[in-house]
Amino acid sequence: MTTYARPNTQGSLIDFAGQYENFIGGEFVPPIKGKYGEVRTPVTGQVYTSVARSTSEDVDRAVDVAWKAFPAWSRASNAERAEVLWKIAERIDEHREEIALAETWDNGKPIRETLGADIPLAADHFRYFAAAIRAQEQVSTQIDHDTVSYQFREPLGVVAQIIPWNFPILMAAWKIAPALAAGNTIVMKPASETPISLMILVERIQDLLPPGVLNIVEGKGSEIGTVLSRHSKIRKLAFTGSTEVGRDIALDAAQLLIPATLELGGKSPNIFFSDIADHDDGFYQKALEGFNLFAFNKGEVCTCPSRALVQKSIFDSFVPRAVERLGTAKQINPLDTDCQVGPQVSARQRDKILDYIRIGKQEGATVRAGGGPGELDGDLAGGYYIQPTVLEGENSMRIFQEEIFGPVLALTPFEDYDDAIRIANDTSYGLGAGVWTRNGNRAYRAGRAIQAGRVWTNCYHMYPAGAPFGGYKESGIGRETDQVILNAYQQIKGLLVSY
Ligand code: TAP
Repeated sequence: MTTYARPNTQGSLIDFAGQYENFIGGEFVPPIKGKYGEVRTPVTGQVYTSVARSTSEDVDRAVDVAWKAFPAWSRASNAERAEVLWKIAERIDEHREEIALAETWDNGKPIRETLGADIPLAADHFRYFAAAIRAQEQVSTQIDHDTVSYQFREPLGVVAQIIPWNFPILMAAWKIAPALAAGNTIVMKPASETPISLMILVERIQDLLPPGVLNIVEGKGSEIGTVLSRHSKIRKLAFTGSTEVGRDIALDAAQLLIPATLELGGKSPNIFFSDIADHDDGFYQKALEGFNLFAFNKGEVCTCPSRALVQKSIFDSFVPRAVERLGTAKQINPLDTDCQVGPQVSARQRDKILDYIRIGKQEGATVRAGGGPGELDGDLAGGYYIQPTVLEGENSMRIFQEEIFGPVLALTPFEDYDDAIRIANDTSYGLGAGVWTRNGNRAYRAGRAIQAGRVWTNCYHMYPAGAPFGGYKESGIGRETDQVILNAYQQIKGLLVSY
């Protein structure tokens, strides 16, 4: 076990500045109107720095600078751009611990997750898209003996990217890597709950990027998010966040007649078929772990397996064992490598989750585990902790239908295969799903029948580059984390030449 020293204290890997600016044109610049907002760490609830609170003038400035950088960046060869991405990956690896610590302090996610997943996955995304752009083929077709049709893939221009607070670094990597690989320049707005960790990353990579290629504007969604998403000089919108804001972004894109990729909310089912209990072996133990993965990243995951569907015949044996195991999940200082469940990102988010727990109880759900705020001592008592909670009820309840975005599991039994698929698909969302079974045929059929963009079988929460990720239904439009996303950052120029 290692406990990382808290930032701004002796021996820490990181000493935060008192104030963070915007990153525009390759340098850190103060917001034009000089406004700043406080930033709190969810670990203790205390203010630890402040950040630019930008206005429309800052957005205009970033967009203009990004357009100035576009001609040179878009004309660089794929090999040259790939080299920059590759070096960014190396730099992230080099500063892995520092960036992980910043991410944990900014967001509250346990250091074991930031060190073991978020930061290495972010680096790998840059490597993957460096390789993908090198491998992308340009097409030419012979029309007749003397005529050839050439298809060129061209970047779109300046793209706007708006990201959420639940995976600040990884969401930035998912968006920056393909957009830059394809030759676009970027204006990105991080979430105002988690504005700092990306700035730490940018500090580390700024010398690798030509000025203006990547610009970060800090501020509130309601103040500058809308300015960015309605900006007449933007050529594409990429958004991850709530379905509600996603709808507005789609309308803005329609108004501007530009493409938008949207990665939105979810209410993912995690289905446990009875054959998992045929033997009490390693597979069964893995399924018990799989049940509890709703608490990963304190449930603040768009694909959180927030509905557990357990076959009736094993319900009374499987659920108590899984819940007992959940009781051993450590909710301690997230800077401790043993911590498994960190604090929620904000007091607002914590209160929203506690409200949902109350709603579940009022609707008649039975509390099988947790059900209240986390109990931590000292200055951690000021953090936004919630006990991992299991509520048993029916799929028609609000706790089964609405995205809670916390460590709260809605649990219900099912009769047979058809019943499981019916309940799984009885949602307006379609982002992720889990299927646990020893039967390959059943796994395949369920995987095809569930209306979700990603179905994990006998595993969950794997997000490798090279596997497409995105939503069905109200969970979004488009697929990221795979080379198919390059199409969303490119347009095709056809050149028909008669020789
Ligand atoms: P959103 O409001 O959707 O925020 C996501 C991003 O959009 C943030 O950068 C936000 O900025 C910005 N934004 C907000 N309103 C905007 C607008 N009108 N125009 C343009 N940009 C805007 O999500 P949230 O408030 O952070 O969380 C609300 C709920 O969304 C959560 O409880 C959860 O259910 C869901 N959520 C889903 C995901 C994923 S990955 N699907 C991720 C995060 C949240 P500010 O941070 O400054 O508001």
